[in-house]
Amino acid sequence: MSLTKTELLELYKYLRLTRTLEDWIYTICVHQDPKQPLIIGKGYLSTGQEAVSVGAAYTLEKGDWLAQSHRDFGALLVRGMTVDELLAQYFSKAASPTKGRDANVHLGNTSKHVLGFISHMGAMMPVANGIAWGAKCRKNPTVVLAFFGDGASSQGVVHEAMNYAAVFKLSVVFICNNNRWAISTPVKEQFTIENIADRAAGYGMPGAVCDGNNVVEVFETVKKAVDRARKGEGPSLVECKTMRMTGHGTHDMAKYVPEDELEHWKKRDPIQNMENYLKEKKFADDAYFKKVVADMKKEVEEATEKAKQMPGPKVENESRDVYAP
Ligand SMILES: Cc1ncc(C[n+]2csc(CCOP(=O)(O)OP(=O)(O)O)c2C)c(N)n1
Ligand SMILES: [Mg+2]
Repeated sequence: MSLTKTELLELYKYLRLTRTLEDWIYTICVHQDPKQPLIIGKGYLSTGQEAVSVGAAYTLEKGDWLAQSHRDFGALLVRGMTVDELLAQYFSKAASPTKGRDANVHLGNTSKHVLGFISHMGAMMPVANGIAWGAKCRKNPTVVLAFFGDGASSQGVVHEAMNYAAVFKLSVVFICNNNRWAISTPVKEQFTIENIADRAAGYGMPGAVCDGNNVVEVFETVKKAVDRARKGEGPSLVECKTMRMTGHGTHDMAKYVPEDELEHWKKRDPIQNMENYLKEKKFADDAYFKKVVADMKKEVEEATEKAKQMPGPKVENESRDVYAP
């Protein structure tokens, strides 16, 4: 086990911060006055699957890059994006990463090596390849994490990107968050194989499956792939088995998801798992967890007040930054 006590506690804090922030975004979206919305558009949450993006992103080093998907706020926080920035983005403020021009999870921050998110699911993956190609040409040991979902796994571009990365030995680790649903389409209508990771053999790269609700297991599985990529040995595919515990977005009550499936996964909550693990190791107790929750709530409340006071985008700037930041 390569993680120290300090690192394990830090992972726990990232899980908690992601959950606290997203629970708050959910509350605003569902309860706000639709005539005077604080959040324009919907919320897209990673509730119940935070360990995938937190555990995977925790493997990265400073110069590495992240090609996130729409449920990866945990990864953005690990990469150093702040609650202030993420709430300013959700509130469409001029000081947000997209300067108030785009909504919710459609953001990036190149100074923190987070690519601007392309909403078309697997479309991030060739961009991740491009970053890795650039790094290879400059002989940089940069690694790129490219996230995609079980639904995105059916897109042609996903297969093309993985094949291309394997052929040219690019330093990309493809992370599939298999949360069993793509909007209302269950995985059984998406593919007939047991594991998406089994497809890795067809591209000629290693494939691994891990418990996406166990942040330590996600970290360790992805770390092996990242180390391999950094040595110049090429890409890997890691599939993290998890469950989408909310609707697709805050507008979706997900009535199509069977209750027993949710019940099954509720017992495997990644934060609960981590608390149990930290208690077993005697690294933390309930009082510690309570304090972390209180600290996170305070951080989110303070960021909310700050973001509320920020000005929105100015109409005269609307045509700026259309092609370049
Ligand atoms: C090309 C394209 N088709 C459809 C959509 C609409 N859409 C956004 S997310 C999504 C489902 C994605 O499912 P999955 O890949 O499993 O990710 P999850 O939402 O479960 O994290 C769809 C169909 C889109 N953004 N782009
Ligand atoms: Mg999915």
